[in-house]
Order: sequence, then C-alpha cells, then structure tokens
Amino acid sequence: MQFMSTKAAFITGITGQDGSYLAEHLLDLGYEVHGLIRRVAFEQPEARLARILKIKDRLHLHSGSLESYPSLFQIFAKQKFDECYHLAAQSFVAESFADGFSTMSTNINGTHYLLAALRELQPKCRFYFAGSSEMFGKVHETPQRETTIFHPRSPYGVSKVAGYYLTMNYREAYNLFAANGILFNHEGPRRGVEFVTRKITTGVARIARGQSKELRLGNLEARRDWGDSRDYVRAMYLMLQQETSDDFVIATGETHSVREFCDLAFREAGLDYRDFVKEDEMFYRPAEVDLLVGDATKAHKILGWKPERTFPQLVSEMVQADLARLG
Ligand code: G4F
Repeated sequence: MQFMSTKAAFITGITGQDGSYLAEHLLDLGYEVHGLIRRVAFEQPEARLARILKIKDRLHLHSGSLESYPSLFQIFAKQKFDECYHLAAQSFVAESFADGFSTMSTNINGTHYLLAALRELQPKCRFYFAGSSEMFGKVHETPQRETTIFHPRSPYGVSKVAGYYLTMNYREAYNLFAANGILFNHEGPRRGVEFVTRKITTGVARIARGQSKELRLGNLEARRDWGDSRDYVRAMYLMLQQETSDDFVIATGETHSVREFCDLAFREAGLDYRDFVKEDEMFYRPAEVDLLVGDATKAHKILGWKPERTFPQLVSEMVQADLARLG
C-alpha cells in the first residue's frame, strides 16, 4: 500500500531519465511535483520534454537555470518545497574531457547555488544530491562502499566529488537535511543515446532492422555495476524519508564488462556481437575507470532498499524497446 501525501517536491533534471522516473514515482505517492526547466524547453516540448510529455499536465514546471543564482532564488522565494532532488548535471563523462570548464561550472556552481538558495529561503527543505560512483574512479578497494576513498578520473568525477562535499558541508555547517546518493550506473529504455548501454541497444536495433552494418565502441573491457533507473529513484526518495541525512551507496553488487553487455544485447536480437562491434580508439577516454562494483549493504539495512530488476532483464527490455521504436 502506498502512503498518500501532499508534500511538494522540486526536481532539477526532471526531463532526464532519472528525473522523469522520479517524477512519476512521486506523483504515484501523491506529491505535488515541480521541476526546473530551461526556457528553451518550452519552445520545443516534443524534443526537450519527451520523457515527461505524458505527465506534463500533472507537473508544475519552473523556467530557470542552474547557472543563474537569481533564477533559483526567485523560484524558492515564490514556492515552498518539502524536498529538493538535485539531479541536473552535465553527466556525460566523455564530454567532461572535451569541455571540463563547462562541466565544472554547471555541476559545482549549480549545486552550490541551490544549496545557498535553500539555506537562505527554505532551510527546512530536504536536499538530495546525485553523487556518482565515478567519484571512486581508480578504485582503492573492491567493492566500493561509503567509506571508500575517492579518486576521480575525469573532470566530471572531480565535479561530483566537489558537489558531494558541498552537500556534506551544508549539512554540518548549517544543519540542512542534505543527503548524498552515491549511485552506480543505472540505465533503462529512457537512457540518453550517448551512454554506452543505450548506444549498444540502439545499435543492435538499427543492425537488426538493416539500417546499419556495424557498431563502433571504445573500451570493451571496462566493467560497470549496472542497475535499473526505476529501482534507483526509489532509493533517492527513501534517503529523504529518514530521521537524519546521510550518504548511501546504491548499487546491485554485480559487475559486467561492456563486452558482456554487447554479447547479451546482440543475442536478444538473435545476433552475434563479434560480427558487428568494432573497437575504435576515438571512443577511448584519456583516463578510464576500469572497474566499478558497489556494496549497498548500508542502504539495504537503513533504507530497506533492494533492486528489483536483474541485469539480463534490463538488457532485454532496453533492446526490445529500441526494436519496437524502429518498428
Ligand atoms: O555509459 P558510459 O558513458 O557511463 P560512465 O562513464 O560509466 O558514466 C555514467 O555512470 C556514472 C555512474 O558511475 C554517472 F555518474 C555518469 O553520469 C554516467 O551516467 O560509459 C561506461 C563505460 C566506460 O568505461 C566507457 O569507456 O563504457 C565505456 N565505453 C566503451 N565504448 C563507452 C563506449 N562509453 C560510451 N559512452 N560510448 C562508447 O562508445
């Protein structure tokens, strides 16, 4: 049975994979759901609001930017929130090597502006920061847990470490309820096509439908702990329902290589990945994160959270969704 509530939540990154699933989850729980949207998104709703089009009429969308403190200040001055989920970021690791300055500026300043505006106007609002397993980077222990030392390997990873410590600092210095989720990779049919899982499943669909002959990828040996976004947004919500704010690793505890993902995804369409996948140095990163696998024991114990979907289910659903999209 679900608890009905009249709480108001504010989501940055509501148009993304996680934001759209979180918005649906909170609506189901009876929340009034608000989201931060760039002004241009209103001009191209089909493209920019695609993931939330079905629920758009039930949402309260506010125009503003993470790069503008005044725009956030104005939103918080007008509307009171019980919870703020900060998911928006430049989240593509490869892009952070291409333009580290924009990544740093959006990810670090954006987080700081939000925290500062909340402290000023709504110190009772609970804050969630989307930390990342990329913070572990060149891992110091396996599996990685809340106490594992950070060693980021990209400007993106560095920006997330900064956001993590800003969140912790506002908790300790100003007594804000501010929680860090250290989420390992999480995917689904709404994943952006630039990330490797969706790049593979759209590639499989195109090849299966005769629209393409090969799929060019980078490092096939990188290993990730891939979960399902719909499971992970439940964990975000649970973190803000606790008595005190804390930091939590959210992961499945399993690790698979990009090669294994390819193998499973091509097999789902009756194909052999070895006939189609070509390794291309263009997609290698200047510094790679070789292995990620998380230990979510703390989340199991304190949040009562467990992932519900398995890795094979995730791969199968993503491939089938892309096949269906192509008709
Ligand atoms: O799918 P990816 O681009 O995700 P990455 O870099 O692990 O980051 C994702 O997960 C993080 C959580 O750990 C988030 F914080 C972050 O925002 C993002 O959601 O790449 C996964 C792996 C990498 O090792 C990459 O080198 O796949 C390898 N890879 C191999 N070929 C490729 C490709 N990645 C991409 N994007 N494209 C390729 O062609």
